[in-house]
Amino acid sequence: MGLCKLGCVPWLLGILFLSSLELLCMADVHYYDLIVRESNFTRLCTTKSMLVVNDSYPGPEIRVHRGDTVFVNVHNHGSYGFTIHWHGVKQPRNPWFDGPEFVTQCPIQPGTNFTYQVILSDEIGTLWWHAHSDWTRGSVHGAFVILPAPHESYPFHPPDADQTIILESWYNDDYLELIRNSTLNGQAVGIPNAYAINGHLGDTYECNDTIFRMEVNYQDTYLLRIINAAMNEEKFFSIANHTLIVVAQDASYVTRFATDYIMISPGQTMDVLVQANQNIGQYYMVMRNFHDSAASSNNNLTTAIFQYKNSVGGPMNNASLVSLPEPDDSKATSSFLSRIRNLRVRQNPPLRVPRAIHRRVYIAISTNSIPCTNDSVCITENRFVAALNNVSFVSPVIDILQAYYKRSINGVFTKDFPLEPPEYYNFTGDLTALNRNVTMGTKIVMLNYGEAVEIVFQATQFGAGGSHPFHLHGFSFYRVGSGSGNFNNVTDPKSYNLVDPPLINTVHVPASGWVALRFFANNPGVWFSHCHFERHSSWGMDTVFIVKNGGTKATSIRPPPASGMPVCSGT
Ligand SMILES: *[C@@H]1O[C@H](CO)[C@@H](O)[C@H](O)[C@H]1NC(C)=O
Ligand SMILES: *[C@@H]1O[C@H](CO)[C@@H](O)[C@H](O)[C@H]1NC(C)=O
Ligand SMILES: *[C@@H]1O[C@H](CO)[C@@H](O)[C@H](O)[C@H]1NC(C)=O
Ligand SMILES: *[C@@H]1O[C@H](CO)[C@@H](O)[C@H](O)[C@H]1NC(C)=O
Ligand SMILES: *[C@@H]1O[C@H](CO)[C@@H](O)[C@H](O)[C@H]1NC(C)=O
Ligand SMILES: *[C@@H]1O[C@H](CO)[C@@H](O)[C@H](O)[C@H]1NC(C)=O
Ligand SMILES: *[C@@H]1O[C@H](CO)[C@@H](O)[C@H](O)[C@H]1NC(C)=O
Ligand SMILES: *[C@@H]1O[C@H](CO)[C@@H](O)[C@H](O)[C@H]1NC(C)=O
Ligand SMILES: *[C@@H]1O[C@H](CO)[C@@H](O)[C@H](O)[C@H]1NC(C)=O
Ligand SMILES: *[C@@H]1O[C@H](CO)[C@@H](O)[C@H](O)[C@H]1NC(C)=O
Ligand SMILES: *[C@@H]1O[C@H](CO)[C@@H](O)[C@H](O)[C@H]1NC(C)=O
Ligand SMILES: *[C@@H]1O[C@H](CO)[C@@H](O)[C@H](O)[C@H]1NC(C)=O
Ligand SMILES: [Cu+2]
Repeated sequence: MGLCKLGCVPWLLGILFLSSLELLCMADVHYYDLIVRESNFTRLCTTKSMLVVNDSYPGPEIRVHRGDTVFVNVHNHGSYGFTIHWHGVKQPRNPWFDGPEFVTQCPIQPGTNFTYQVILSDEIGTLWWHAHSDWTRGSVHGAFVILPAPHESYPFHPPDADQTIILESWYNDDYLELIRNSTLNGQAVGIPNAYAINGHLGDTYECNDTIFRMEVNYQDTYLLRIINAAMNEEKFFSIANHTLIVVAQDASYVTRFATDYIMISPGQTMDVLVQANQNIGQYYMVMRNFHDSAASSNNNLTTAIFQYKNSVGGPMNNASLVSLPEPDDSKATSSFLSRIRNLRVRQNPPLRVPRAIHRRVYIAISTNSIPCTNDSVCITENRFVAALNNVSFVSPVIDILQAYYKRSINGVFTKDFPLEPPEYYNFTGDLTALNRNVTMGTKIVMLNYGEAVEIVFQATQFGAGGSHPFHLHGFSFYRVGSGSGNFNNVTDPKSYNLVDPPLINTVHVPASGWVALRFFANNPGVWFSHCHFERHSSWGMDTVFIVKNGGTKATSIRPPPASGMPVCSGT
């Protein structure tokens, strides 16, 4: 660990978000290689070949300290192109390495490699990485652990050990085939066959699948780094007879609170302390969907085991007796979420909640249908799409970042994403019909550097209704308010929490309700924003925020990598 290692200095001036120079000079540089190829996996009594990293499901962990820089060389030994996204890493001025396919780059083609430069700033705790093309993230994902910097401490008694817990979907079918078929035939990808914890299906499915065991010492305290990597499902999670203490969410500390269960949305990460303070034995860890839409769902319990050293025999209880909220218990979800508050300590980014807002964006989220024009492949006369303010995002074939940066490539996107719904109706009323008022387009929002932004997401009851986990790349934002019904832009802001709102990167938009976010647009770049339900994102529940340069070098997008970006076949 040297002072200001080679490579640290050129970025010194430009890095945003950092509060101390000291932190920078301690920053380390790491190099990782990820080999991506097909491997065989047997689950649910069947064997499938699946694209994974280093033959491992989930993929290997990246483990660094706060403020470090990581170079990750991704080698594509598979048969189709994909990209990798560093979920929750803000990448100051560095959209080139953010990852979403056709937004900031084109896919890494088979037989080639691409080195990502992942620049950490104030993130602390747990994040993750995942593929960001088609549905490849179902098998290509892993943890991104960010430990305190060498001179820093945890804002709680240091745990004796930590353990990553990744919650996953399991499909017997191939992810690429599933999404290609569904895109062609206009139907929804079906529900998963099972769920997994760290790649293990546990003992509730009838195929003698393996179960994940976390071995613990009596009286030790563990930091669980819980990641929801499921494709389309929010999750309740709990450990029988043990109290969970939530200490961080989305790589930012929260005021600690004790709970019997957590609710975690796809894309989110939660750091949870648990003390092995019960009778020596084996206890179930269980997860099950939180599911509040009319769409179908696999609500099976999925299990792992919290196992004390020197304990013998099987788990103490029948897994279905472990107390966990019912799958449709939205009160359990909202009461859990309302307890999450920012922790005002020096280990957290200084709390800077925008008060005077320059840019308001109010987005109605809908699932829609449009006539299916290709009878040879459509199964019914309509196909599913999804929209934000009635615009369904169309993925271009040349990435938006390149088109924006070079300025000479026209026709890739337009700057007219509507900043409010084109018409006001009872968004949360009885709207079981699918909304047909949808236009297709690659419409984006332009933001000025540094402006204070408020985004309100409004869930509508079109189609199956339900909640949405919304993710914004390039930022963490404050969740300042949430409520049920239609957002009232006069009365609801009065109830905002501007004192200690959590700083997160993925937010639960409640069914038949709204959520309000605030942030400063201080990261120039091209930043994708989308529902982290893969099904909805694939249908067009996405948009892009472009933050303009601020006028100086230190407030402008970095130059593209000298070694070039993956080549777009569309050019
Ligand atoms: C997976 O299993 C199939 C069938 O046994 C085999 O043909 C294939 O070579 C295996 N693939 C890999 C990557 O091992
Ligand atoms: C992945 O595998 C390659 C080749 O075996 C190895 O060099 C690399 O260190 C592995 N990466 C990780 C993150 O474990
Ligand atoms: C990685 O790609 C570069 C070209 O971008 C190539 O020169 C190099 O040989 C590749 N490395 C490996 C290990 O394939
Ligand atoms: C995809 O569609 C093809 C052609 O209809 C079919 O043979 C195949 O089983 C489908 N695959 C999946 C995963 O649904
Ligand atoms: C799991 O869920 C599916 C769909 O809800 C159901 O058919 C099945 O019986 C459940 N149980 C197991 C063990 O898979
Ligand atoms: C599971 O294991 C039990 C005991 O070894 C065996 O009797 C049973 O046939 C197995 N079931 C399956 C589906 O493999
Ligand atoms: C576990 O409890 C459930 C619900 O009470 C019951 O249906 C099931 O039979 C029990 N399973 C075992 C193995 O005791
Ligand atoms: C542990 O939890 C199970 C079910 O969640 C319950 O039946 C049992 O009474 C609990 N044991 C203790 C010691 O609290
Ligand atoms: C209709 O689908 C067929 C089969 O995938 C495809 O070859 C054809 O180009 C499609 N036509 C249109 C107009 O999209
Ligand atoms: C919107 O619809 C909901 C559900 O039907 C109803 O309770 C509410 O009163 C309606 N709001 C307005 C403003 O009409
Ligand atoms: C859909 O568009 C039609 C025609 O512009 C309009 O009359 C109707 O109110 C719209 N409905 C919704 C729910 O957007
Ligand atoms: C506030 O909401 C009303 C509808 O309730 C809408 O007409 C108006 O444009 C909104 N104002 C702003 C500033 O968004
Ligand atoms: Cu959604």
